[in-house]
Amino acid sequence: MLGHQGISDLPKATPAVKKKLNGYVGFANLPNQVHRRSVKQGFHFVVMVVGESGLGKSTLVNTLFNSRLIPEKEDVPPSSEVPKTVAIQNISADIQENGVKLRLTVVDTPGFGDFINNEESWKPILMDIESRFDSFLAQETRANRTKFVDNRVHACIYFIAPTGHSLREIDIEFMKRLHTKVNLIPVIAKSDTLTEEEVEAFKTRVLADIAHHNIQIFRPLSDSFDDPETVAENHEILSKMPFAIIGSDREVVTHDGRKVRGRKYPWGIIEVDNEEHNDFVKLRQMLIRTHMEELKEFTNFTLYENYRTAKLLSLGKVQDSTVFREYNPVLQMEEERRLHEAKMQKMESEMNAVFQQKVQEKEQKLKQSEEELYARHKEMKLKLEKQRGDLEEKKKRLEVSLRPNTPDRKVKKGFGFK
Ligand SMILES: Nc1nc2c(ncn2[C@@H]2O[C@H](COP(=O)(O)OP(=O)(O)OP(=O)(O)O)[C@@H](O)[C@H]2O)c(=O)[nH]1
Ligand SMILES: [Mg+2]
Repeated sequence: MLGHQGISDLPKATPAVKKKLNGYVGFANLPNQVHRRSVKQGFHFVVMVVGESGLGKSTLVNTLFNSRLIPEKEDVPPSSEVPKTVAIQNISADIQENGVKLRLTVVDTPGFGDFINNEESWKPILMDIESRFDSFLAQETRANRTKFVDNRVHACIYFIAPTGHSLREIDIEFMKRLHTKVNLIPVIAKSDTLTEEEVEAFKTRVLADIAHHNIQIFRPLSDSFDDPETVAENHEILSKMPFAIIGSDREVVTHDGRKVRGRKYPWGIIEVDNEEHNDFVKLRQMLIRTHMEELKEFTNFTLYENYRTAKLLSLGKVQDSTVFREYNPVLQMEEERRLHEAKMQKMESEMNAVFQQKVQEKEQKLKQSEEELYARHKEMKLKLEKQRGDLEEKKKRLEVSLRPNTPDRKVKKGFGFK
């Protein structure tokens, strides 16, 4: 069975929980939304419910978990009746579906509106959301990050009273205080108290008020990469916002004999899980089946990042935003490919440069040895010419010394014959 538990002292998945939620919640679809690491570790998703007292927040928590976590006020004996929520409470369950683990935590908060001065009723909620950011930031700055606990609120369901009129001051104030810190999902509570036409008109009115006051609510985004199915799903969700919900964890029997979760009235039954009757199924699907990862990513990369930057700036530290870029496997692969190509190009140009240098060196050497050869050739030529000159000189001298002396011979001749 599920129970009221702090997040830290939760037991591991219990068989009863598995049995109850198996094949029902539909989050086994999650691996399509996320990276492998999250699948291995399991998901942790935190949803908070806030709003005026008595609008059915605790009942919705029961309805989401499909359990009698918090006994409803009506049919429990007075002694065991759970009074209105008086403190912020974390209710968690480990659930498993097709081998995928999910820890779902719902933060139930005390309703406001009971005090004469409700001006600052948003304060404890905001403090809770920010303290979760703070503890995450503290873990991030710690040296040992192996045991990371992420309890940040990923979605905040804001309950609007089914007045049929416009939003009240307190709703506007509340949402304005929260919209930069959390994904706001406004819902029309106890929508069974309004007729179908009233619900439609009230939805339009609420959206107009939200736009008029520049309140940011969570809206599913479609982009050009989305398949037509996702685009249609997002469109369907958007067309239903703000969800008109009903909560009940009781089974009632319909006139055709079906056992359903619903609310019984003298004139008939309103079924929780019937999309024709209310938008609870759409809300649950969006939270747990289709948009969990989007809600988590927006919380991490936008809401938390903004909080963190402001906090660090207030402490006088400027952060390097490039360190906290969003992780996208496709972009990562692209980046790796780009880096590899750049590396190859660098290697090629380096090899080219080395080749050029070697060629130049060789050319230089050849030129140098050519010059040396030429110089040696010149030197030898000069030497030879000098030798030739010397030899010719010698030859001349020899010739001169060997030439016959004509006048002497005449004298000798004359002397000899006289
Ligand atoms: N008609 C109607 N009644 C509801 C619905 N959900 C809850 N209730 C009833 O509203 C009453 C208050 O419900 P809770 O779930 O305790 O409301 P809460 O918002 O948690 O109230 P606080 O803890 O005081 O903030 C109970 O009697 C519920 O049975 C709903 O969808 N329609
Ligand atoms: Mg409550």
